[in-house]
Amino acid sequence: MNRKRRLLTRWMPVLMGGGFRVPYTIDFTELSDGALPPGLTGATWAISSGAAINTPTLGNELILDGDIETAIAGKWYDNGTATTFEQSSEQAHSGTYSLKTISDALNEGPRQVLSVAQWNWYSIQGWVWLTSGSFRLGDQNGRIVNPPNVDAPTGEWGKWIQTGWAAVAGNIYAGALSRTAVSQFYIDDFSWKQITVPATMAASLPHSQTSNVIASITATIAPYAWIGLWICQDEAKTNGIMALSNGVQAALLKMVDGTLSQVIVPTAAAIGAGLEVRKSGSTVKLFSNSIQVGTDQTISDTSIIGNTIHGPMNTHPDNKLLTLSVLPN
Ligand SMILES: [Ca+2]
Ligand SMILES: [Ca+2]
Repeated sequence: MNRKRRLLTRWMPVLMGGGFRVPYTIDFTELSDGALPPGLTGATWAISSGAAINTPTLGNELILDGDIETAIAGKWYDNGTATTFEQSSEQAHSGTYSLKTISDALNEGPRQVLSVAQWNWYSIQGWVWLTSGSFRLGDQNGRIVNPPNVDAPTGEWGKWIQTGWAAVAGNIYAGALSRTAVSQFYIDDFSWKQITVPATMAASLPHSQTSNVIASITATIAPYAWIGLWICQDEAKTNGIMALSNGVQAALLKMVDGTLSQVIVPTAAAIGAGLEVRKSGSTVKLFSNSIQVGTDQTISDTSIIGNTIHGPMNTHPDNKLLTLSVLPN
């Protein structure tokens, strides 16, 4: 039996009216390139090289002159008193220029001030060339979940990506700052765009027959971009529970009538063997690498607990979703 026939016979018993019936497991590593399998819908999703990839539609660019190809005055500001802070052609990730910093104290380097709204999600990307010393990325005032300090290799362009949500509204400082007093680094192609939660989701159709499920994923994550799954969602994608990992942290969120809140705040947790959420009645448990994250949670919102749509979510195309499983609990 050829590969395609084998997959079809595995799936047909669980397909109900064009969708999946619990229990089901999808192994994306066995699927051919192309659209998601029948039963999963997501316009920005595709199978590519043995993984389910989502390239979410993003909002407008919020960074001014992220590619540093025009004069930086009035756009990029030195967070301190760097000895060199200038547009430079010594290195360029794109075009001719990058922004060069030589610091003589901590926390010097380029930044832009952006205003973020509570619960808005953002997709952030940039490139840094470290010549000497060390740097850290941004100073987000805790408003976007902060990644650990990045120890980039020296003498080459290092890519930084991050997705996250603003737990509180206010100003954030997007940029790169010295973490060793005397450091030299260049930044280029910085980007900061809003992302909406529905843009991250794929849906299983039709609805599974139960709201009480053990749902799990395995994934290869590009730190620090969130991937995970949502359960007990409604058709409008305005109510549901989200279990998320960014490779180094796990979190549990819920959305009630379009309003997000954190049920388990981002907590250090390696994804290891996978991410799992278990719901039974109003009790919800989060596991990462088979270890429970936080304590048992009670989610009793009537707009959530009986919903029977479950599916994956992925905030960045560098993340690879390998398997998705939904079992009755
Ligand atoms: Ca200085
Ligand atoms: Ca450039």
